[in-house]
Amino acid sequence: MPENPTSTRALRLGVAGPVGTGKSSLIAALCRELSGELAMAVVTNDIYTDEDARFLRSAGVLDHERIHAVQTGACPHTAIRDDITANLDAVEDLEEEFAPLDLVLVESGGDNLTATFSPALVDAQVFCLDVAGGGDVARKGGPGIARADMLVVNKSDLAPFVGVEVERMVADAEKARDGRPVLALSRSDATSVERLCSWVRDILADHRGGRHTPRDPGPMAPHSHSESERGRGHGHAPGHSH
Ligand SMILES: Nc1nc2c(ncn2[C@@H]2O[C@H](COP(=O)(O)OP(=O)(O)OP(=O)(O)O)[C@@H](O)[C@H]2O)c(=O)[nH]1
Ligand SMILES: [Mg+2]
Repeated sequence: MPENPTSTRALRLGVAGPVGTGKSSLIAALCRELSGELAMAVVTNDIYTDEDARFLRSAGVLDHERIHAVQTGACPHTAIRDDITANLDAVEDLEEEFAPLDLVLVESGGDNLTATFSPALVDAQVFCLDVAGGGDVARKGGPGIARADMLVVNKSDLAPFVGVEVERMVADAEKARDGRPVLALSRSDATSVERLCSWVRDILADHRGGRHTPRDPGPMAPHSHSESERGRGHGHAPGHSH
């Protein structure tokens, strides 16, 4: 089998999903569990701040210098999909500075259901929903839900408090995903965190072995923005429809 040309560098793993679904917490959990066995670094994307990077640094799960913040200044999908330059620079800087790295995690800014990473930026991507967003979200579809390499249904510990049946939400998601994996996760459920770690180890092994091909979950549906949004500096090129 031909060797995948990207297999000698770190696996670049993106984490996207709506605002507040637990992306930073998921990344903190991965760093806590895997940084003993893998050489890791993290790139965070925030629109206006470096809040996520500061959260991860304060979690004490990785050396501070291994966490870079990209301040996108525009809606998240612009920086993870349309013009990936700032993110790619941050990833490559970390890979050079801390060579050889095994795994670079890239957190997207929180967005809606439509933002996915360009396969030119990450090799694989996790899309993160949470039970508090409602049990029906998994049925609503979109490129991340349908085709990300892994769909996480996060904060499963909260399900009883928000009237969501996790098994049902996972089954709905599986139906929408054509057999691609779905994982119910809670940072307070060690078994679920270990399942996520195993999945990352498997993808990393496939990446190294040239068996993993980065796939594009697909673009968001075309849409336009109102004049007032454009006036506020919503950063897209003219004629751009995402
Ligand atoms: N109960 C529970 N709360 C969680 C879990 N994971 C994260 N949270 C909480 O959910 C909130 C949002 O978590 P973050 O990790 O900051 O979410 P995020 O997706 O990175 O947020 P943005 O980057 O702002 O989009 C915080 O209050 C976390 O403490 C979980 O497994 N269970
Ligand atoms: Mg975050």
